[in-house]
Amino acid sequence: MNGTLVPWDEATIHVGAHVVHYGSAVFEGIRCYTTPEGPAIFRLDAHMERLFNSAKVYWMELPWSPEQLNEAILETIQANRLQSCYIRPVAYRGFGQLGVNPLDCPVEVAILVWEWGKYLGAEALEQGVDVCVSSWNRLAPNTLPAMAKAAANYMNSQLIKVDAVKGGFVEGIALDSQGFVSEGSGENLFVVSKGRLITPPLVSSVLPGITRDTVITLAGRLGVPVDEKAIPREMLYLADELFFTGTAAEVTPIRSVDRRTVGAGRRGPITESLQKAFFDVIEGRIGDEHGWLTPVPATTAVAGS
Ligand code: PPE
Repeated sequence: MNGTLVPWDEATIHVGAHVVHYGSAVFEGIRCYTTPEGPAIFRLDAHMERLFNSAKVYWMELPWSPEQLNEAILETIQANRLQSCYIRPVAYRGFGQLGVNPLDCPVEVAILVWEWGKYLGAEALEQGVDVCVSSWNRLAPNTLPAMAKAAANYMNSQLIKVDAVKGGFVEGIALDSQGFVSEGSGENLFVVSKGRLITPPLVSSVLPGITRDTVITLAGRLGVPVDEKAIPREMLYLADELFFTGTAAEVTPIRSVDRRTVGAGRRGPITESLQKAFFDVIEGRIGDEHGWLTPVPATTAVAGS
């Protein structure tokens, strides 16, 4: 936290911090997986680039470089002796003064690491999940920028998620302000139709997901064509297969939408082959041809711990 390792219980901020009142934070969600060569972080550079992009949108100047934050992430994992974990770097406006203008509030940075299991339930990766289309839309263009992974965006995500859960669904899919399919509360979405993958374009108010990008790359390797284009709601019901992607959700099949069965009502063959390719890469079972894995060096002594 702000350059030093601190015990979990002492990682606190002042209640007057700007972020508490105005949601002024940008963050990342990254995973570290166990591989045959030891723990490795998946696509660290891409996540760090997105963190700095999010900060740029909000005039937040981070007091550390991407390289320094990468080092800090490695050190935090080592200090916690974790083999696999979720990593949450967050840059937020601390206490300076209250009032909307953030510019006089310091930008602070913390990195949390913890073990995080399956995001949408243990069975989800194999069985698929039951979801609904939310009555809430995703962020309209020129309101809250969807390309920035900002804390405030997740107030919208919370509305989507809670409505879904209270309605007996695992997750909600939001439409964009035009009524086209956007994304889940914390996941991007892919439709499989007639052997092709279709995913909403960035203009449909989606986060430029790193798992989304990974799946597009892996689909290319498997010879599955990918289109980024607007998706009408009913295509969700008529799809052969449907799945979510995200760091937390990984590649999770969707078996029903609004109580209509999707395809055969279970994980489909294209989803399964992409899922396998994904886990083979992230768990280091096949060559890392894109340089996506950052090994976490084993260490016995950690500076500052
Ligand atoms: N859309 C949203 C809105 C989103 O929050 C995420 C990640 C994605 C798409 C997928 O992006 P990527 O992880 O780069 O593939 N959501 C993160 C936070 C979830 C949470 O509950 O917190 C995540 O998956 O880590």
